[in-house]
Amino acid sequence: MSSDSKKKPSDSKEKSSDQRNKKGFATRAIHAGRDKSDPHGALTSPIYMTSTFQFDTAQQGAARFAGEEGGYIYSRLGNPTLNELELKLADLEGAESCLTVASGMGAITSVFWTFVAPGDEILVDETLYGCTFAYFRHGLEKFGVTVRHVDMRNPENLAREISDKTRIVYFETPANPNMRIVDIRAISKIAKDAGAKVVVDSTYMTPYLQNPIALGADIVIHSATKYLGGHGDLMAGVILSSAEDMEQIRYVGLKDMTGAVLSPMNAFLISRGLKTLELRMERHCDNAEKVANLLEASDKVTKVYFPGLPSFDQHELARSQMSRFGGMVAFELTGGHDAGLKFLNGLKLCKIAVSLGDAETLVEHPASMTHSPYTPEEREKYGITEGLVRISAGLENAKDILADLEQALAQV
Ligand code: 4LM
Repeated sequence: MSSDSKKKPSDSKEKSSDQRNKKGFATRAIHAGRDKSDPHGALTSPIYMTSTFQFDTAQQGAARFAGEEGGYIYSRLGNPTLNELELKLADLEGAESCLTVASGMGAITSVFWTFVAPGDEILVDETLYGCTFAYFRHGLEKFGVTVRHVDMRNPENLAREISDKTRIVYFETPANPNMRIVDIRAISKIAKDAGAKVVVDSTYMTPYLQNPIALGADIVIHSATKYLGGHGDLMAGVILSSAEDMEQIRYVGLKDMTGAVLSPMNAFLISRGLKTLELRMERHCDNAEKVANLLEASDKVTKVYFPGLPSFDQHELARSQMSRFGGMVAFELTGGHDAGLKFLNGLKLCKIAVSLGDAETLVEHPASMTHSPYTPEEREKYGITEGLVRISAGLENAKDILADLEQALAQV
């Protein structure tokens, strides 16, 4: 699909004139949030590698702690390098406020420790990144929170299960690893009517391809370890929400509960990565489309999960909330589990690795790797099959990725 034919969220009739007058995504990814206070006129912002900040007087320190005066105190509460990145990301996602943290898991746990208490219930989708699933099962449940799984592909399932005990409705879309799509608008409406917060993990999409807050969600999470950083050299997480929610997430969830503070060095690297996010995502999307087409044409492959394929059962829903279909593809081989491992071992250019969103094409086997925290029975129930292989299409030339996949398929 050419970029001209893309249906971008910014073209939507629902957008206000304020949003229409906004600068383009790449321009904002480069310029938004820039701190102009540097006395030397450096083009690139300096990195504030400092844990604490000096006060001019004891009274000034007390005033900052009391919230009577602005200014930095200690880097667990805020840091100029992180602040610049947070302003940029809030602008890109269309959120009032942003908090950057040490990992995607740090983002998820900081949100839940802020808003749930023993006796509460949360409703979460069936298919989630393996460690998110493990946190709900082994973490939150241990502290008296009831976690119930709902197949959110059908909003009626949520309508049936939600109650006044439900604090949070949580899902990924597309879901890792089998690309299930959740209707953000429909789920958000049901959850809000019941007084629950909607938290969406939008890691697979980035703010370039999908903006859940504009569709009704309350909080958006990204693992910035993936596309936002984009170069496989850091761990980070992002939370986006209203200013009111963020006040609590920053000063309770992060400050007092998880302490999952992002390093200024990593914040700098993400700001650098974001300057090319649009370019990179276009290439990831192009390459993933070609990979999906190649796999669909192979007689060794029984099923391809890629929302951009017209054969994908939720293709129309995907089109309605994503501007392109992302860089992730999953598929099943005729030979199941053993064929999956054989395929991975046959790769020469593509790397056998978990994670996603890097320049290198990464291939993994969810059942034995990212989704091993699920029991085999849970995986079967939730559609994470033994033969599923996941590809994060990288930024290499498409012909080289395709040639590598073809030769590995020939060995299966
Ligand atoms: C992986 N994923 O799938 P940190 N949310 C989603 C994710 O895919 C991940 C996280 C959160 C993989 C890691 C090994 C949708 C991670 C967690 O890894 O804590 O930054 O993000 O391969």
